Amino acid sequence: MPKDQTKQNVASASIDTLDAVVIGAGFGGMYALHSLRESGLSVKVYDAAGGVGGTWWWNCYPGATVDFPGGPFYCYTFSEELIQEWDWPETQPDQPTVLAYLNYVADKFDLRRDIQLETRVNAARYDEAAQRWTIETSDGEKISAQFLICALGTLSQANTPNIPGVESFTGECYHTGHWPHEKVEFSGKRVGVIGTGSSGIQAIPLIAKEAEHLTVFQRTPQFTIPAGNGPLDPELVRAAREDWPAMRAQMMKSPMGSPYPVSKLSSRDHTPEQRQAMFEKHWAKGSLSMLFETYQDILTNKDTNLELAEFMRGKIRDIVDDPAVVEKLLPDYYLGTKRQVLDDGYYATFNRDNVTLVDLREDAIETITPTGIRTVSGEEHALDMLTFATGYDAITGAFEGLNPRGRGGISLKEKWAERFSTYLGMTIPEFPNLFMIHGPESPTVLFNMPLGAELQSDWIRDCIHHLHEHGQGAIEPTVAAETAWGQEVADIARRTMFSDDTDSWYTGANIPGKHRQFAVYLGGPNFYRRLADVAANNYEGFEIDR
Ligand code: NA7
Repeated sequence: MPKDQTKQNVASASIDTLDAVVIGAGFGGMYALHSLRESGLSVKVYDAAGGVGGTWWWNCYPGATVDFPGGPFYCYTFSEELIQEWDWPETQPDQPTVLAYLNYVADKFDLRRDIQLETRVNAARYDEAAQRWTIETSDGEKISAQFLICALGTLSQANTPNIPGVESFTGECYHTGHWPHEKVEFSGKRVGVIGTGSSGIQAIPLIAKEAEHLTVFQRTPQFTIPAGNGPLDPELVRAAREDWPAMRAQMMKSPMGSPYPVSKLSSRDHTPEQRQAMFEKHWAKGSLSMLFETYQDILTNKDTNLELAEFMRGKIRDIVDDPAVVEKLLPDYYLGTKRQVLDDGYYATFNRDNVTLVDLREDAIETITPTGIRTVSGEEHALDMLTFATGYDAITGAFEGLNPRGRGGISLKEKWAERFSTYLGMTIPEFPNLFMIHGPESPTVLFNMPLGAELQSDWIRDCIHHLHEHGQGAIEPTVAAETAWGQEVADIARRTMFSDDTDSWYTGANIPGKHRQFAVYLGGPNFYRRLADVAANNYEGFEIDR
């Protein structure tokens, strides 16, 4: 469990002289603190949670597991010592392991003395004359800092749908993104889970094993691939430790920031029989190898994608016994264009006698009642516990939740009322000296997030030192740079099937009323080359000291 960081043991450096305030103590914020502090800057981190870890602190629901294709290389890469010291037990580390790792990192690099937990930042306002941000916390404290670094998390603004009657439910009620840190007992209870994204699919098999009865309320059936979790190959660990700089360099070149090879084969290089054999091999291997180690055109060639989707539907038919349940479980979107889910026994869970699947596309929820859920057909599902696995206002939600105010008092919600827009996914015109880590229009959730956070934090650190060395007080992107960046992000996305063909949280389609806009820069490592070029070209696209 995380060590509680109380407000009292935060070092009381003068708050008016801070170089930077970081909001968020997850992977991104913790590394930003380390990187900036080591370079001599004064920094303080604020986080509403009761422990370090960000998303990994909040998401302690049963089954929460890393779903990155590079498995155990979803970790900090900056410290060779850390790589030598920390032993990942499995290829897909679970949430308690990742949280233990982040606590270990917090101790090893003495981060806690500059992290204030249980403290929400309620407001952030830019003072143009002073060229500084003023941050107000839930304690009523006001802090002044030259730079505001938002490491708010991409999946931190939980989405609880506004279903009629939700507040009347008298049983236990949880959201996977705000799961209690005490053990939740399922045994002897009738449990309902709404949502079959990654969180629902990870939790459902485990809840089914304990609960008296589990009812799964599914809106969109999902493709999920066996996680293929297992012990780490000692040879892989030895190779990583023997030449970590080489492996890190390889990760930085790879489309997803993973050290594993990516297929260069086109589906056209193989006959249909060879393709089926390839899919079988990767189904058996598990993990995201199905997307990255089969054919490089899975996400760009609709025919290849449909062939793989049909292969996957065949697996569902093989696993699930009841043909009526099979029909409800068959997905019909382009595979991989929603966040690809990995599971451990998900489809087989529907063969259990104590599990019911409700297809909300056939029979939608009419209301939540004090004792359960009633669907439009009039069927009553009696429940003792209700779990929302209904996801997040992803990628932009936490930034709009913070709603900082920039030059002239403009709020981010006003600025992004029609569309969100950024330069490099890290900065916003009219919001000088504000940096985002994993902001919209950066590679964010489609690149190794710890590695991406390191590279972005180091760029921010160097930018701050550049300003200081030149006696400059503020940096802000131009509108022209912002427009061109938005165009580049959209152009790359259009070459794939991500943006137009599927409703997903990558496009904002999961949140009623949110405008549709694809939020991820899909150029992978090219993003980090672009960042380096911008800095080398004297911060091209920015106005300095405006
Ligand atoms: P996701 O992937 O957004 O999944 C949320 C699920 O909840 C999904 O099945 C949604 O159906 C469903 N949902 C959302 N709103 C409703 C309503 N109103 N009624 C019924 N069902 C609803 O979130 P997760 O937490 O599972 O995963 C997020 C990431 O966290 C994941 O990728 C990992 O990286 C960790 P829909 O598909 O929108 O029809």
